[in-house]
Amino acid sequence: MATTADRPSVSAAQKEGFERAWSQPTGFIGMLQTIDNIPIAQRYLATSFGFFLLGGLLAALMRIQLGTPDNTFLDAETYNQIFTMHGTTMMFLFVIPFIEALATYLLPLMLGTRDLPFPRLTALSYWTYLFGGLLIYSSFLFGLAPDGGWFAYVPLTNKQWSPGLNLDFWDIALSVAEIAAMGAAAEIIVSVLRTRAPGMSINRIPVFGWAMLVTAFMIIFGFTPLIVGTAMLELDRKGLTSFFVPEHGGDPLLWQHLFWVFGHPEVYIMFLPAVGILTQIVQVFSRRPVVSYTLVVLAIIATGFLSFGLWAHHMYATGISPMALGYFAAASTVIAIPTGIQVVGWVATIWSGRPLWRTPLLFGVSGLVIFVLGGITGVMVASPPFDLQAHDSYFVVAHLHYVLIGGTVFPLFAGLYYWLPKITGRMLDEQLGLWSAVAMFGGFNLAFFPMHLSGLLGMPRRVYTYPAEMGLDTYNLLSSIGAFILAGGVLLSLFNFFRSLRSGRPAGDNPWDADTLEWSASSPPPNAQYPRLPVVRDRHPLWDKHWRPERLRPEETPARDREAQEDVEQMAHWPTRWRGALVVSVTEGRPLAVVHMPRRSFAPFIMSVGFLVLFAALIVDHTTVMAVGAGIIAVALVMWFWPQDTETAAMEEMSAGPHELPLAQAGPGSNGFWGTCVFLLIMATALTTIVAGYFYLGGNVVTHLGGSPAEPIARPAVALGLLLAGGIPVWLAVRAIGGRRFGLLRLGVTATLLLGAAHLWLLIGTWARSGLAPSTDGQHSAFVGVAGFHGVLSLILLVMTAVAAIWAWARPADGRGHAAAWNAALVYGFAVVSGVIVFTVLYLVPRFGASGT
Ligand code: HEM
Ligand SMILES: [Cu+2]
Repeated sequence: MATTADRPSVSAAQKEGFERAWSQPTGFIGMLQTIDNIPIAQRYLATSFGFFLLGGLLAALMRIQLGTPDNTFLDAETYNQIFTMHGTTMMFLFVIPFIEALATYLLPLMLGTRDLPFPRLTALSYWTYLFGGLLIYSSFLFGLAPDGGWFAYVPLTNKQWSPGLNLDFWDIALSVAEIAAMGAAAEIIVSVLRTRAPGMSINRIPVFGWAMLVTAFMIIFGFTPLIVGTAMLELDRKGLTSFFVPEHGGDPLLWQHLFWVFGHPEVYIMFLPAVGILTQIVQVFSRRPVVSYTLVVLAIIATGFLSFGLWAHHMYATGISPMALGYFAAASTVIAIPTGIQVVGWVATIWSGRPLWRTPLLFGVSGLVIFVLGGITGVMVASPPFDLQAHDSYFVVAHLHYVLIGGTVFPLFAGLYYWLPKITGRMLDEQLGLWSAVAMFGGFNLAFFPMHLSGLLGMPRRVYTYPAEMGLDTYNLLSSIGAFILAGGVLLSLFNFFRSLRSGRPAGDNPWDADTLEWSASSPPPNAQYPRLPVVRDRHPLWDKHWRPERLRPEETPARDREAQEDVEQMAHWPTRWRGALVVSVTEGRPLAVVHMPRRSFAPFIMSVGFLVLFAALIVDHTTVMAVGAGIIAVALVMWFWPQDTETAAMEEMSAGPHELPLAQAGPGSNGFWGTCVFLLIMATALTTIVAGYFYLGGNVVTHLGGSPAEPIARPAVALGLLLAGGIPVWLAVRAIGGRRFGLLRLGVTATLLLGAAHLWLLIGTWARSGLAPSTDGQHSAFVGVAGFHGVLSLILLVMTAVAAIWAWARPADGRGHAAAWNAALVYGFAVVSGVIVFTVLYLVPRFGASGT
């Protein structure tokens, strides 16, 4: 039995090897190779804060323009670009990336592991986000910044009414940034579910971890429809389809549905992380656990679910049916309940604790006050009769800023004041922080409260000026003054930050006497984060010394923890030739396996350069450059999946000696398997979105085509048969891995590859000859959407199966090949589901369904 008392001591050589394995590449070239979560998160935080300042700068320009009536500081077109880019920047380039940056930094530390599960994806997300942001901002250089508002409603934004490239920048560059967000979401999900400290069972995960988990799922369910929608919009703009063109049987309202299925949850995607941050802070500064962990966590989950059922409250003015109106109004009111539970929980915690009014709590509570006011106006606009009056007025601008700034910006500042000492190793100045909070709170209310009134007096949003005789002058002047005071507050905090870097008091490990694991590491934390992994025995591990000192005595350790302790001891300063981390069971947090983590790689950087080139070329329709971009991406993919030396070392070491825990490379124990599952979740969401769009546009294309009923169905039916048949060999192949029957593995994977290819070949042939005319027919566009999805999915699947086949023939015993086979099998399973759905939707429903018009 290994306990703290008789720890096997680790030799100096081993320590050195371990540090070397976790050291970061240095220099400029090294910077492009780094994939460690801490340096990447620091860049992520700085970049997204930079975008916050840019968005704020645009807001300042707007407030200068609107401060006085009939002002000519900005002309109408410039104003359009500026408000669009302000909203777009704040929503897409600041809040979401900033939250993900914080999670990228904190989750491994807080959960007690050494890095995020997919370090190269961390780097890919960052570079892709950076390039996406730069791409969209480059539009200002050409005077072509997006100008259709942050929700880009068609028909205003289709080619006819927005002929310039402005909206193409918006569509395409934003998609790049969204891809980054999805990557980060996948990291967060697998990290919270699988890579925690031993003993951190599911009911001991810090609330911030829960909040990020739910947020990450929401990003996947919310961003996917948006990416699908923007892709449709861009195809329309290129004249290839007519999803949203009414003259061709498309429907502009479909865009609004797709946008708000994303847009409303987006508000909670921004708010839930704040719930996590606030809960941590309220606990620490009230010196007690939050009143009802369970209720707060359940409320987070409930909010996540509910938020997807309310999107149409942004569409009351579009003439949706009274039934729908009633439903969405009720649902929009109901979501106030879980939010209310959280707020009451915090207030009760502060009330019954011994609150220390330090800057993090101060920012948190100021945000809460603002957020609650925004919630009240939210309940007001959830009521259709009121909304119809306030719609598209400054009342709504006031409401949305109360919610977003109170619910997100203040809590993020609270989080910065709380965690920056961990990140930089230096304390921020409390006095400056206090003044910043006061200026931000006062300035905010002065800026936005009068907007309620100017809105009710009839000031519409998105106007670049207003005439003097409307009686709006005073309110607008106050708003502008307030905005500058708010900006002053933000700059004060920025100054505080830079000052702390130079002359801040050293923070020490745990300056706030906080409860969660990240405060047990040094400030700033070492590269490997935990050379000796922690074992967790309750929800507030660092408070054991106050409450349960007996727990720190080794002889008190329960048997299950003792086992975990042994696993952890084995991994102390180990491995040394490669990077290793632990994966645990989802519910109990029991150690299951060791995983190999990549060390450094150019592939993520190169791949995002490829994205940048490809997408920039898409904006201007330059085919050669597109091909170059695609080529770069292909090179990066090969680099990414090329066998790594360190993984070979891991395989050698783990197969040589006796080890308690296996090396998980393939199958349900490995991170790759879980990552593939998240990918399939994204694909399933996309498929659902596209099929919903198909039916929204009327469905039933086959009769539309006027073909003979039998002709188009026969070939797709055979194709589906081939697809189904291909599922059997791949299933057998994966089962053969365990028994090391590699002949079967080879044959299975190869058979599946051939069957899958034949299936796709048949389908493409059918579609090519079907006479579809998507560019002039909205319903044909819908057909192409569904069919195209299945085609792309099948293509990805074929590539994956081909890789698995290459491994199976070249190195059948290699774990990396087994991972390839497992992942291909998973995707195959989903392709079968997709194939059945697509066949039913496109070919069976029109024949046998009720809708026979
Ligand atoms: C820092 C102080 C801020 C000021 C002074 C400010 C000011 C404004 C103003 C005046 C508008 C209305 C423009 C119009 O309708 O003509 C606006 C719109 C908007 N703001 Fe802010 N804002 C600030 C911060 C934020 C933040 C932090 C967020 C998000 C987290 C945000 C998100 C938005 C959005 C989404 C719109 C709608 C844009 C559109 O209509 O397309 N703002 N802001
Ligand atoms: Cu909403």
